[in-house]
Amino acid sequence: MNKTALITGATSGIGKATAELFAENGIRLILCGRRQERLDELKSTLGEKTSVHALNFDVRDKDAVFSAINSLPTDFTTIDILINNAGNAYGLDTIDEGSLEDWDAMLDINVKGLLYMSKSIIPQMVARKSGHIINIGSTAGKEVYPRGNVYCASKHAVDAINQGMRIDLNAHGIRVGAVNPGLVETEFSDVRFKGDLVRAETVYNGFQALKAEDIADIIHFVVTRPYHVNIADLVVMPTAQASSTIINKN
Ligand code: NDP
Ligand code: 8X3
Repeated sequence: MNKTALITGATSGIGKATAELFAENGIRLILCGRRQERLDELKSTLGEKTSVHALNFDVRDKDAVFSAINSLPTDFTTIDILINNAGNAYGLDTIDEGSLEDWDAMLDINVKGLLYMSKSIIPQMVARKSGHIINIGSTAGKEVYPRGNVYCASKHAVDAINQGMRIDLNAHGIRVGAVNPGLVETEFSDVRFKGDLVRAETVYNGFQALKAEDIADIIHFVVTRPYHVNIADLVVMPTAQASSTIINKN
Protein backbone atom coordinates (compact mmCIF):
# COMPACT_ATOMS: atom_id res chain seq x y z
CA MET A 1 0.00 0.00 0.00
CA ASN A 2 1.63 3.25 -1.12
CA LYS A 3 0.24 5.37 1.72
CA THR A 4 1.69 7.34 4.60
CA ALA A 5 0.37 6.82 8.12
CA LEU A 6 1.07 8.99 11.13
CA ILE A 7 0.81 7.08 14.40
CA THR A 8 0.84 8.84 17.77
CA GLY A 9 2.06 6.81 20.73
CA ALA A 10 4.21 4.68 18.43
CA THR A 11 6.90 3.97 21.03
CA SER A 12 4.95 1.34 22.95
CA GLY A 13 2.00 -1.05 23.04
CA ILE A 14 -0.74 -0.69 20.43
CA GLY A 15 0.97 2.12 18.50
CA LYS A 16 4.25 0.24 18.25
CA ALA A 17 2.59 -3.02 17.17
CA THR A 18 0.62 -1.08 14.55
CA ALA A 19 3.80 0.57 13.26
CA GLU A 20 5.45 -2.84 12.97
CA LEU A 21 2.53 -4.37 11.07
CA PHE A 22 2.17 -1.34 8.80
CA ALA A 23 5.90 -1.53 8.01
CA GLU A 24 5.55 -5.23 7.09
CA ASN A 25 2.87 -4.14 4.63
CA GLY A 26 4.87 -1.32 3.08
CA ILE A 27 2.92 1.57 4.59
CA ARG A 28 5.18 4.61 4.98
CA LEU A 29 5.38 5.78 8.58
CA ILE A 30 5.54 8.94 10.63
CA LEU A 31 6.10 7.73 14.16
CA CYS A 32 5.43 9.97 17.17
CA GLY A 33 6.28 9.75 20.85
CA ARG A 34 8.43 11.34 23.54
CA ARG A 35 11.03 8.62 24.12
CA GLN A 36 13.76 9.43 21.61
CA GLU A 37 15.74 6.20 22.05
CA ARG A 38 12.65 4.17 21.17
CA LEU A 39 11.92 6.36 18.16
CA ASP A 40 15.53 5.91 17.02
CA GLU A 41 15.30 2.14 17.39
CA LEU A 42 12.00 1.95 15.49
CA LYS A 43 13.36 4.17 12.73
CA SER A 44 16.33 1.89 12.37
CA THR A 45 14.48 -1.48 12.49
CA LEU A 46 11.33 -0.52 10.56
CA GLY A 47 13.38 1.61 8.18
CA GLU A 48 14.59 -1.64 6.64
CA LYS A 49 11.02 -2.35 5.49
CA THR A 50 9.52 1.04 4.69
CA SER A 51 10.25 4.79 4.78
CA VAL A 52 10.13 6.08 8.34
CA HIS A 53 10.22 9.57 9.81
CA ALA A 54 10.20 10.08 13.58
CA LEU A 55 8.77 13.05 15.46
CA ASN A 56 9.44 13.67 19.15
CA PHE A 57 6.87 15.87 20.87
CA ASP A 58 4.32 15.88 23.67
CA VAL A 59 0.75 15.88 22.34
CA ARG A 60 -0.21 18.19 25.23
CA ASP A 61 1.99 20.93 23.79
CA LYS A 62 -0.11 22.66 21.14
CA ASP A 63 2.80 24.58 19.61
CA ALA A 64 4.99 21.48 19.54
CA VAL A 65 2.27 19.53 17.73
CA PHE A 66 1.90 22.14 14.98
CA SER A 67 5.62 22.75 14.58
CA ALA A 68 6.28 19.00 14.37
CA ILE A 69 3.74 18.63 11.58
CA ASN A 70 5.03 21.76 9.83
CA SER A 71 8.59 20.41 10.07
CA LEU A 72 7.86 17.28 8.02
CA PRO A 73 10.18 16.80 5.04
CA THR A 74 8.51 17.15 1.63
CA ASP A 75 8.17 13.42 1.03
CA PHE A 76 6.24 13.01 4.31
CA THR A 77 3.92 16.02 4.15
CA THR A 78 1.00 14.11 2.65
CA ILE A 79 -0.61 12.09 5.44
CA ASP A 80 -3.19 9.55 4.26
CA ILE A 81 -3.88 7.83 7.57
CA LEU A 82 -3.92 9.35 11.06
CA ILE A 83 -3.96 6.95 13.99
CA ASN A 84 -4.85 8.95 17.10
CA ASN A 85 -3.51 6.46 19.60
CA ALA A 86 -1.36 8.31 22.20
CA GLY A 87 -3.06 8.13 25.56
CA ASN A 88 -2.92 6.71 29.02
CA ALA A 89 -4.73 6.41 32.33
CA TYR A 90 -3.21 7.93 35.45
CA GLY A 91 -4.35 6.45 38.75
CA LEU A 92 -7.39 4.37 39.67
CA ASP A 93 -8.96 6.37 42.47
CA THR A 94 -12.46 7.23 43.58
CA ILE A 95 -13.59 10.68 42.52
CA ASP A 96 -13.10 12.07 46.04
CA GLU A 97 -9.52 10.80 46.15
CA GLY A 98 -8.30 11.39 42.59
CA SER A 99 -5.48 13.85 41.96
CA LEU A 100 -5.85 17.02 39.94
CA GLU A 101 -2.54 16.29 38.19
CA ASP A 102 -3.83 12.90 37.05
CA TRP A 103 -7.08 14.43 35.81
CA ASP A 104 -5.21 17.15 33.90
CA ALA A 105 -2.90 14.58 32.32
CA MET A 106 -5.75 12.35 31.12
CA LEU A 107 -7.84 15.16 29.70
CA ASP A 108 -4.85 16.99 28.21
CA ILE A 109 -3.38 13.90 26.52
CA ASN A 110 -6.38 11.74 25.66
CA VAL A 111 -8.74 14.52 24.62
CA LYS A 112 -6.92 17.77 23.90
CA GLY A 113 -3.84 16.06 22.47
CA LEU A 114 -6.06 14.07 20.10
CA LEU A 115 -7.78 17.30 19.04
CA TYR A 116 -4.49 19.15 18.45
CA MET A 117 -3.20 16.28 16.32
CA SER A 118 -6.42 16.15 14.34
CA LYS A 119 -6.49 19.91 13.81
CA SER A 120 -2.90 19.85 12.54
CA ILE A 121 -3.69 17.21 9.89
CA ILE A 122 -7.38 17.43 8.94
CA PRO A 123 -7.01 20.59 6.78
CA GLN A 124 -4.73 18.79 4.29
CA MET A 125 -7.20 15.87 4.14
CA VAL A 126 -10.07 18.30 3.52
CA ALA A 127 -8.07 20.02 0.77
CA ARG A 128 -7.39 16.68 -0.94
CA LYS A 129 -10.86 15.30 -0.15
CA SER A 130 -9.25 12.12 1.05
CA GLY A 131 -7.93 10.62 4.25
CA HIS A 132 -8.64 8.11 6.98
CA ILE A 133 -8.64 8.85 10.71
CA ILE A 134 -8.73 6.14 13.33
CA ASN A 135 -9.32 7.20 16.91
CA ILE A 136 -8.30 4.74 19.58
CA GLY A 137 -11.05 4.85 22.18
CA SER A 138 -11.75 2.18 24.77
CA THR A 139 -14.46 0.10 26.35
CA ALA A 140 -13.98 2.78 29.03
CA GLY A 141 -15.53 5.15 26.50
CA LYS A 142 -18.64 3.00 26.30
CA GLU A 143 -19.10 2.08 29.95
CA VAL A 144 -17.94 3.76 33.17
CA TYR A 145 -16.40 1.48 35.78
CA PRO A 146 -15.65 2.04 39.49
CA ARG A 147 -12.65 4.37 40.01
CA GLY A 148 -12.43 4.91 36.23
CA ASN A 149 -14.23 8.29 36.45
CA VAL A 150 -11.95 10.74 34.60
CA TYR A 151 -10.21 8.17 32.37
CA CYS A 152 -13.68 6.95 31.33
CA ALA A 153 -14.74 10.57 30.77
CA SER A 154 -11.73 11.13 28.52
CA LYS A 155 -12.59 8.06 26.44
CA HIS A 156 -16.29 8.99 26.31
CA ALA A 157 -15.04 12.29 24.89
CA VAL A 158 -13.03 10.38 22.27
CA ASP A 159 -16.24 8.51 21.39
CA ALA A 160 -18.10 11.80 20.92
CA ILE A 161 -15.24 13.38 18.97
CA ASN A 162 -15.08 10.32 16.72
CA GLN A 163 -18.79 10.69 15.91
CA GLY A 164 -18.46 14.44 15.44
CA MET A 165 -15.49 14.08 13.13
CA ARG A 166 -17.28 11.50 11.03
CA ILE A 167 -20.32 13.76 10.67
CA ASP A 168 -18.35 16.92 9.88
CA LEU A 169 -15.86 15.30 7.52
CA ASN A 170 -18.44 13.23 5.67
CA ALA A 171 -18.90 15.90 3.00
CA HIS A 172 -15.16 15.77 2.28
CA GLY A 173 -15.04 12.01 1.69
CA ILE A 174 -12.80 11.43 4.70
CA ARG A 175 -13.23 8.15 6.57
CA VAL A 176 -13.37 8.35 10.37
CA GLY A 177 -13.73 5.45 12.78
CA ALA A 178 -12.86 4.30 16.27
CA VAL A 179 -11.31 1.11 17.57
CA ASN A 180 -12.30 0.58 21.21
CA PRO A 181 -10.35 -2.15 22.97
CA GLY A 182 -10.98 -3.79 26.32
CA LEU A 183 -8.01 -5.03 28.36
CA VAL A 184 -4.78 -5.10 26.34
CA GLU A 185 -1.52 -6.02 28.07
CA THR A 186 0.85 -3.16 27.26
CA GLU A 187 2.64 -0.54 29.34
CA PHE A 188 -0.80 1.00 30.01
CA SER A 189 -1.09 -0.30 33.58
CA ASP A 190 2.60 0.42 34.34
CA VAL A 191 1.78 4.04 33.53
CA ARG A 192 -1.59 3.99 35.34
CA PHE A 193 0.08 2.70 38.52
CA LYS A 194 3.12 4.94 38.06
CA GLY A 195 5.76 2.26 37.82
CA ASP A 196 4.26 -0.17 40.36
CA LEU A 197 4.85 -3.13 38.05
CA VAL A 198 3.55 -5.72 40.51
CA ARG A 199 0.19 -3.95 40.75
CA ALA A 200 0.18 -3.45 36.98
CA GLU A 201 0.71 -7.16 36.36
CA THR A 202 -2.21 -8.16 38.59
CA VAL A 203 -4.59 -6.44 36.13
CA TYR A 204 -3.86 -9.17 33.56
CA ASN A 205 -3.49 -12.14 35.94
CA GLY A 206 -5.76 -15.16 35.64
CA PHE A 207 -7.07 -14.62 32.10
CA GLN A 208 -5.78 -14.11 28.57
CA ALA A 209 -5.74 -10.38 27.90
CA LEU A 210 -5.58 -8.98 24.39
CA LYS A 211 -2.11 -8.35 22.97
CA ALA A 212 -1.08 -5.14 21.25
CA GLU A 213 -0.68 -7.21 18.07
CA ASP A 214 -4.37 -8.19 18.22
CA ILE A 215 -5.35 -4.53 18.03
CA ALA A 216 -2.73 -3.78 15.36
CA ASP A 217 -4.27 -6.55 13.26
CA ILE A 218 -7.69 -4.92 13.56
CA ILE A 219 -6.35 -1.45 12.75
CA HIS A 220 -4.62 -2.87 9.67
CA PHE A 221 -7.89 -4.56 8.64
CA VAL A 222 -9.72 -1.22 9.06
CA VAL A 223 -7.26 0.72 6.88
CA THR A 224 -7.18 -1.90 4.14
CA ARG A 225 -10.94 -1.99 3.44
CA PRO A 226 -12.03 -0.67 0.05
CA TYR A 227 -12.79 3.05 0.00
CA HIS A 228 -16.58 2.59 0.21
CA VAL A 229 -16.23 0.67 3.50
CA ASN A 230 -15.76 2.68 6.70
CA ILE A 231 -15.52 0.77 9.99
CA ALA A 232 -17.17 3.46 12.06
CA ASP A 233 -16.98 2.08 15.58
CA LEU A 234 -15.52 -1.21 16.67
CA VAL A 235 -15.41 -2.71 20.19
CA VAL A 236 -13.06 -5.62 20.91
CA MET A 237 -12.55 -7.41 24.22
CA PRO A 238 -10.64 -10.46 25.36
CA THR A 239 -12.95 -13.50 25.28
CA ALA A 240 -12.64 -13.63 29.07
CA GLN A 241 -14.02 -10.09 29.37
CA ALA A 242 -17.76 -9.40 29.10
CA SER A 243 -17.82 -5.82 30.38
CA SER A 244 -15.49 -3.44 32.16
CA THR A 245 -16.08 -5.31 35.43
CA ILE A 246 -17.03 -8.85 34.38
CA ILE A 247 -13.87 -10.83 33.69
CA ASN A 248 -13.79 -14.61 33.80
CA LYS A 249 -10.68 -15.48 35.80
CA ASN A 250 -11.44 -19.22 36.20
P1 NDP B 1 1.18 2.29 26.28
O1 NDP B 1 1.41 2.93 27.60
O2 NDP B 1 1.90 1.02 25.98
O3 NDP B 1 1.46 3.33 25.10
C1 NDP B 1 1.06 4.67 25.20
C2 NDP B 1 1.72 5.46 24.10
O4 NDP B 1 1.26 6.82 24.17
C3 NDP B 1 3.24 5.50 24.22
O5 NDP B 1 3.80 5.31 22.94
C4 NDP B 1 3.52 6.90 24.72
O6 NDP B 1 4.76 7.34 24.18
C5 NDP B 1 2.37 7.71 24.13
N1 NDP B 1 2.09 8.90 24.92
C6 NDP B 1 1.61 8.94 26.19
N2 NDP B 1 1.54 10.20 26.62
C7 NDP B 1 1.97 10.99 25.60
C8 NDP B 1 2.15 12.38 25.43
N3 NDP B 1 1.84 13.23 26.42
N4 NDP B 1 2.63 12.83 24.26
C9 NDP B 1 2.94 11.97 23.26
N5 NDP B 1 2.80 10.65 23.35
C10 NDP B 1 2.33 10.15 24.51
O7 NDP B 1 -0.41 2.04 26.20
P2 NDP B 1 -1.36 1.39 25.09
O8 NDP B 1 -0.61 1.01 23.90
O9 NDP B 1 -2.16 0.36 25.78
O10 NDP B 1 -2.32 2.62 24.81
C11 NDP B 1 -2.51 3.18 23.53
C12 NDP B 1 -3.94 3.70 23.46
O11 NDP B 1 -4.86 2.62 23.64
C13 NDP B 1 -4.29 4.74 24.53
O12 NDP B 1 -5.09 5.75 23.95
C14 NDP B 1 -5.12 3.93 25.52
O13 NDP B 1 -6.02 4.73 26.24
C15 NDP B 1 -5.84 2.99 24.59
N6 NDP B 1 -6.37 1.78 25.19
C16 NDP B 1 -5.55 0.91 25.87
C17 NDP B 1 -6.10 -0.23 26.43
C18 NDP B 1 -5.29 -1.18 27.25
O14 NDP B 1 -5.90 -1.99 27.99
N7 NDP B 1 -3.98 -1.17 27.17
C19 NDP B 1 -7.51 -0.56 26.24
C20 NDP B 1 -8.27 0.44 25.55
C21 NDP B 1 -7.70 1.55 25.02
P3 NDP B 1 5.88 8.17 24.98
O15 NDP B 1 5.81 7.79 26.41
O16 NDP B 1 7.17 7.80 24.29
O17 NDP B 1 5.49 9.59 24.72
C1 8X3 C 1 -8.17 0.69 28.89
C2 8X3 C 1 -9.08 -0.41 29.29
O1 8X3 C 1 -10.52 -1.25 31.21
O2 8X3 C 1 -8.22 -0.66 31.71
O3 8X3 C 1 -8.86 1.66 28.19
O4 8X3 C 1 -9.86 1.05 31.28
S1 8X3 C 1 -9.42 -0.30 30.96
